[in-house]
Amino acid sequence: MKVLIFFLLTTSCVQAAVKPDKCWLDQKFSMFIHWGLYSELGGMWAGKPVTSGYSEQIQAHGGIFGDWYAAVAGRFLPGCWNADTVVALAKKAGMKSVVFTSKHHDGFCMYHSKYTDYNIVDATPFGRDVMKELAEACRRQGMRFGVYFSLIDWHFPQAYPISSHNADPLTPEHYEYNRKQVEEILTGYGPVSEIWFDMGSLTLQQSRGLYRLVDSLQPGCMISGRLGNDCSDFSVMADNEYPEEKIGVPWQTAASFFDETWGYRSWQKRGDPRVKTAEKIKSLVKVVSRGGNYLLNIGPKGDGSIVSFEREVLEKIGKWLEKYGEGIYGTQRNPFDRLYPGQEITLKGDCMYIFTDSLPDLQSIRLDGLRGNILAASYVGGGEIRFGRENGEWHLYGKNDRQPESPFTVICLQLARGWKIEPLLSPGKKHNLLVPAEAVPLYAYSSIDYYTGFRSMIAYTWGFEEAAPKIRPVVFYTDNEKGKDICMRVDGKEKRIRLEGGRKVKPASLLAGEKVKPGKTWIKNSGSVFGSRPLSGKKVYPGEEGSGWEEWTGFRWGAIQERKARERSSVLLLQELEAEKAGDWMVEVGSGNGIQVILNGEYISVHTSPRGQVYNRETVLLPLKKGKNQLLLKLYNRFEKKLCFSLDTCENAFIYRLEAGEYLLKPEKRHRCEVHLWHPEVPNRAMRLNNLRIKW
Ligand code: FHN
Repeated sequence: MKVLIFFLLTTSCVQAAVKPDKCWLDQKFSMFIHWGLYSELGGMWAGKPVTSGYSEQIQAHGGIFGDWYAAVAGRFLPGCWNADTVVALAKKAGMKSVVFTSKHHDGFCMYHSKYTDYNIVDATPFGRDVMKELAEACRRQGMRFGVYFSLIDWHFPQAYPISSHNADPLTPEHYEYNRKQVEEILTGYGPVSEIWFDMGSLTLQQSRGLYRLVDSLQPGCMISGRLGNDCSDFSVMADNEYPEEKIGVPWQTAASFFDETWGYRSWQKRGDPRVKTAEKIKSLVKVVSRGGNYLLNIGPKGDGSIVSFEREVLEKIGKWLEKYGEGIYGTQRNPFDRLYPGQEITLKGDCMYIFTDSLPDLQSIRLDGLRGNILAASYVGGGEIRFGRENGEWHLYGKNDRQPESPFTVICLQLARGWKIEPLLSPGKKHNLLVPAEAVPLYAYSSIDYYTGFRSMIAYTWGFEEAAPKIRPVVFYTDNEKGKDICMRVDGKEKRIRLEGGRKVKPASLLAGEKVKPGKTWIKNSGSVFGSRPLSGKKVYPGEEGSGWEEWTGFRWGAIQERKARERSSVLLLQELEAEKAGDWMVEVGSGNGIQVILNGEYISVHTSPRGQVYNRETVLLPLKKGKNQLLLKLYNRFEKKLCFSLDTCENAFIYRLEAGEYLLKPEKRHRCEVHLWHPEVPNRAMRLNNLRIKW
């Protein structure tokens, strides 16, 4: 693993990066290309459209015999393929790199592999190494070149057979085959900006082995999170997924033109290119304003030509970027702690760009927490915009005679040096006490494999008000956090604190067992994906007909429950709790391969467990409110034959109390405190500091 580097953004949020390749981070917009034998079929088999699944996976979804599918190579003659044209289009669209499918799940190599003749040079009448042509065209045109590489292979004889989910393990022979192919790609095609491993479910050793191989051959090559086991340089969201939260590691959203397919589909209904252009610009801005890279896919036809709809949309995006690209390229993510719907923000030095879809209908945009002066405000593309302060907050005022621009009106604010964003004060915040539930979390994306990934919390930030010139915080923690090294930064001054020792205490906020009455327990089977779409925020109505919840009268506190479970399945457990007063209640939760703990719709803890752990217990502090509470547990089984879990009270609960020393505060009303792990070995892994409390 590479050395972990922390660096501060303007907001002083922590951003962890394994390999902070500046060029990669600066790309913002890239082209994904899904092109292979499947493109020749264009989503059709035996004269009929194959309507289920992605069209690049037509072999699986169309139930096509391996030899029949392989025979398509005999007629694969992409006479319209021109690598320079493709790269020129990417350039015109404003993209900074191209990522090409060297091999997709069908196992057909779109480059000249010496380890199989199932490749475009040896198996087709075309006989040209199109990947080499593309790599060279990229170099000629100053475009970065990356490769997609499928970790599963439906053609390799010693691999697992085609499955419904594509997250199969790799046999030793298959792993070795992949290693050799990755090696030939990274030694034969010049500099590769990123390698986009996809699917499969590798052991930790296999993921590490491939990571090290890439790193030794091309240290500058960024490695995608889909390699699994958190061995990666950048996180990848689920397909076409756009995070709403702040992400603190390098990350990417891969998007297709249509959610239904990545590979060419001749019968796709494409609609109005202007509508699609607006949709994709919105996505691009959303990704960039959260600090990510937007990888937009094209699916060329079997003859190598680009679908005219896709070309038109990309050219339109390029036109838009010619005008508004100053708010995209060279920018940093939104510096505010809070995100507002309909408004995206980027930052370049002292210039703040606001992409809004709501002016001029709205009266004003409030820039909550912006401190300092605005020197000028204008529409990108021309025109001044009025601004002023109301009750200490900056506002921008829309002009009613101005036509809104599609899909965004873009505004540039010139800020006076020394501006800053005041940390957000949580509405429920109690004086002198910082608790995780009231923090602004910073996220990464932790992933064992495609189905076993989740939004992992990697830092907390709190805003607090304090008139004293200094504070002496104490940190409360439980056995769960014991032994961890944390970095606690207050007003920019950071200290390393080892969560070890301290006094064992029972703070007044800790609820005694008899103050909490467990109510009914409910159970329900849940999905096969662990957590790419978070569960929190959802109201649960277990009693409702059709909700799928069953009351579990036989549930026993403290007993280990064992349920037969399929791989990739989960169970939701809902426990009603009635608290006599508000406070922290300590429970012990046992789980298998992954768990989400949600209290009253808010995340308390989410994590997976290292492979091989069938059952493990952890202490969880539940900040109960007075009266009725809902504790929801999502218990996930990825690899085992059964799911083991438990829920127990902690009769002799106590907490450790540790002095954190003195922190001088800046002479300001509002202050910022940040906590994260001290140089974590794996930046994407959840820090699991959910029981932490800081008080002074
Ligand atoms: O199964 C593949 C799919 O065909 C496509 O390549 C996408 C691109 O992100 N990746 C997998 C599903 O997520």
